Amino acid sequence: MNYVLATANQDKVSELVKILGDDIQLTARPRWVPEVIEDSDSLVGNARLKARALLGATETASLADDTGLFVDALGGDPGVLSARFAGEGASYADNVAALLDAMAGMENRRCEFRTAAFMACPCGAELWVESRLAGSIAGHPLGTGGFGYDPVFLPEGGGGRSFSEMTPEEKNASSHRFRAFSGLGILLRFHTHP
Ligand code: ITT
Repeated sequence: MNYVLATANQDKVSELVKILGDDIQLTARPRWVPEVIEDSDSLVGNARLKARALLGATETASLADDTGLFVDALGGDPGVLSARFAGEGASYADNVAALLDAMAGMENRRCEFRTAAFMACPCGAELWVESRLAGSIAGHPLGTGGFGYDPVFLPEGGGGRSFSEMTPEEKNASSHRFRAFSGLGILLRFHTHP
């Protein structure tokens, strides 16, 4: 089975190769395929937009994902807008700083990462899985690894460490993306696409 991935980020491609296994071949998004405007109000909606656009451009079965950090005390923010919580073009550090500011003095730090993983096939089939990983927001950044909100995300069962304090293997074996794509991998093995 061969799929094209909506991301051109080589680190994400390698991570997904490990999660999905050797019998599912993945190709990174060709550079000539333009990025999609992710303007849906749901993760599944955005993942669907990316997968359908890629399928239209390449006529190959396409995989896409979308992730958000949902914080209880902020009414679910930053949610689908996680990549630009501190504004358009914000860096990871800007977003982390904006999150810590928004949560200053708050006792309830509960949150979850959610990831939608989506497959669109030329035969018309669409398969998707949405997964969650519960955790809490640290009072300040901890550790140097990972990306995005990793320095302030303390996964449940992680012994109080942030994702940035874990090895990539440790994070990837328990992450929201791992859960979503291992679920999607099961569905892909049942789908016999042309
Ligand atoms: P692509 O569509 O090109 O994959 P994106 O920036 O939209 O890139 P995601 O949907 O995966 O990527 O994630 C949205 C934001 O959520 C991202 O910019 C990060 O700030 C954050 N994020 C996603 N996965 C994360 C992770 O594993 N650890 C920490 N933060 C993460």
